[in-house]
Amino acid sequence: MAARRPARDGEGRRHRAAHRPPRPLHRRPHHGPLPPRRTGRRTSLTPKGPGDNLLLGEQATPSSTNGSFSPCGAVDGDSNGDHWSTTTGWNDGTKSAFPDTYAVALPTPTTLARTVTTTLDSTKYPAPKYGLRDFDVQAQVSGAWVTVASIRGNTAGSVTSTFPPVQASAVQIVALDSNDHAYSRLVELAAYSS
Ligand SMILES: [Ca+2]
Repeated sequence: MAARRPARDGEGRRHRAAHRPPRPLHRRPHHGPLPPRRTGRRTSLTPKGPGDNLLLGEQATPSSTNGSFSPCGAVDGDSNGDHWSTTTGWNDGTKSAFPDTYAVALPTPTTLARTVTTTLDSTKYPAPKYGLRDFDVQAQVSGAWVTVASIRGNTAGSVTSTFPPVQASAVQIVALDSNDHAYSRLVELAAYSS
């Protein structure tokens, strides 16, 4: 997610250098307010507070990824199925072979009590045809994966799972089947402390 930052900084430096005016022969005193200092600094991730999606922008590790899809598309904060593309969602790379997994690591063990799994669901690609059908939600607790929710026969675009709080170091979706029996597709995976 932070990959754009170095490119922007580099571009900015090159741009300023190319347009630097020639040095004046006699330095004149500066009058008036100084222009705002441009640092080019951007913070892509802010610390998460109560109620925030704990998975936003965190490290995602899928079992496989199809073509040019980005593994971090399902933790980019965009859960709108109409925006489905290689950058906003995750699509596995093993056609008609299940299970597929999509794991997201948390920076530190954190209390988890709810996940929201958003599978592909849009006018063009409705969930009853293209969405995840059977899947488990697992939390990594003391190094072991624990199933906290099991969903079967799903045809909805978004599935909220609530469960007794666990101290988790990661969350993963174990996709067992989709409604087209071909690919696992996630538009967004979110997790919350309550
Ligand atoms: Ca997304």
